[in-house]
Amino acid sequence: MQTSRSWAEPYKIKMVEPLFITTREERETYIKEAGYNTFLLRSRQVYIDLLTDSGTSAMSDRQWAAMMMGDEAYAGSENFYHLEEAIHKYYGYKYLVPTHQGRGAEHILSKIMIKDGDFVPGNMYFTTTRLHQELAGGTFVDIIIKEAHDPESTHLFKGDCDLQRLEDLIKEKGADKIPYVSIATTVNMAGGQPISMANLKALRALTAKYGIPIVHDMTRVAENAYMIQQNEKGYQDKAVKQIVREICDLTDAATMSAKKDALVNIGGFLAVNDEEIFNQARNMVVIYEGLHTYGGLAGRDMEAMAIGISESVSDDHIRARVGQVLYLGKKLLNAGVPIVKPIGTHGVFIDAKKFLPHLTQEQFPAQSLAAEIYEDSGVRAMERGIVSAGRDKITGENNHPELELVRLTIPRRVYTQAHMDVVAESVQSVYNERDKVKGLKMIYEPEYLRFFQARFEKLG
Ligand code: P61
Repeated sequence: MQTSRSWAEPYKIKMVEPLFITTREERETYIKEAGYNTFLLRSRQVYIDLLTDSGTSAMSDRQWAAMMMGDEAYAGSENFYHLEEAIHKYYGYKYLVPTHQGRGAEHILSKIMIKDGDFVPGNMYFTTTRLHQELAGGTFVDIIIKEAHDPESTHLFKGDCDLQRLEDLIKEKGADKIPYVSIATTVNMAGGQPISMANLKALRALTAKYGIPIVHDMTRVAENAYMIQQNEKGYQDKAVKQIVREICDLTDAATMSAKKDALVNIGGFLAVNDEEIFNQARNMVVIYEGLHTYGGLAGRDMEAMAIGISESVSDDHIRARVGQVLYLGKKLLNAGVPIVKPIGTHGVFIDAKKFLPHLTQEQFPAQSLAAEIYEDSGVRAMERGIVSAGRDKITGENNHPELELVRLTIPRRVYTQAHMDVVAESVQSVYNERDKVKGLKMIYEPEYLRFFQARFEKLG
């Protein structure tokens, strides 16, 4: 008798969007014109788009129906109150300030909380988060456990913080120089790796001792909660919804890019428990985003987000979402392709250093590999290595991250298992010819978040 069953998507398809097939010759021209930067391709030049899971989700029929219920009043839109209810119900934070996306919330919070000369510890950097911390006068300090920097380590919770390192930092700099500790669920740059509840609880106890608040980057909190349910003792029988709430309850404020977990194409928010910070944020949002009841969003966007939040914490949804990522990851592992282990929740991260050992990090292996995969099949991936890591804010030298990765990011509810098969076949065929992959030279570099617009030429 069969005792287990495969997961399958808990939805069926009602509307389709055609994909564009190109020839290898065309793709070689397109990527050259794009300066070997996948961010600079036009989406019509792409077949399967695994650049990002940000704003690329398929909305449900309930969300599309909700778009028709947009209350586009300048002030006091009904949809704002629905969003506020959803945030109270599923996340528990007291006060809401909507923003156009995650970085809008990071901007406002960093400006309010960080003073010149402060240090902001976090479980690995994220590009926009760190930049806003730096622009506000702070210095980011990485306190993630060392296993997170090792693609081969199979630690189940690579998003955990090294609490000894944090306590040493607090003692060295003084608690008054640390405005908050920044915690991401899951950790994007580490390969979509979760933080454990045990570590978060211990972090809570430690920071409480010094009166330091915790700010939660909750962009992929439901995915993190699912990994806790699957892998942490004591959580097997809890619903993802309950675990999400428990995570939020251990933190003081949150920034959210709703374009990921919350299943919308645009949107974000800042949520806080402290009334004074809320008042400041509500005042600042009118300068940079929009009135405090829309923050740069249309009423319909807030309504779709409220529903997306409720759908995102469903066990069936998240099992299929992460299941699809695992499916692709296992295929690549079986083919011997070096990827970050354990397989992350929002994408499969190829270890470009191991994939292309003949290239130095200064020859941009991950950037080269992303371009090569595109040339092979029209699959678009993203560099997450030396280009993304940018330059040291003081010395101006290139940062050299341990992790030199290509991210195959899976949009939510968009592609099928057959698409995943095509992606795996393409990566495998590039792997078989890996010796022929050439490095790149950077020929244009913008000042901020250079990876978005930098241009390259092929070496040799
Ligand atoms: C992504 F190449 N992520 O993963 P916003 N926190 C976290 C994120 O993942 C995140 C934001 C805050 C993107 C989009 C993106 O270097 C890049 O709504 C954990 O995008 O403003 C966004 O949220 C910011 C891609 C952002 C990048 C920055 O694809």
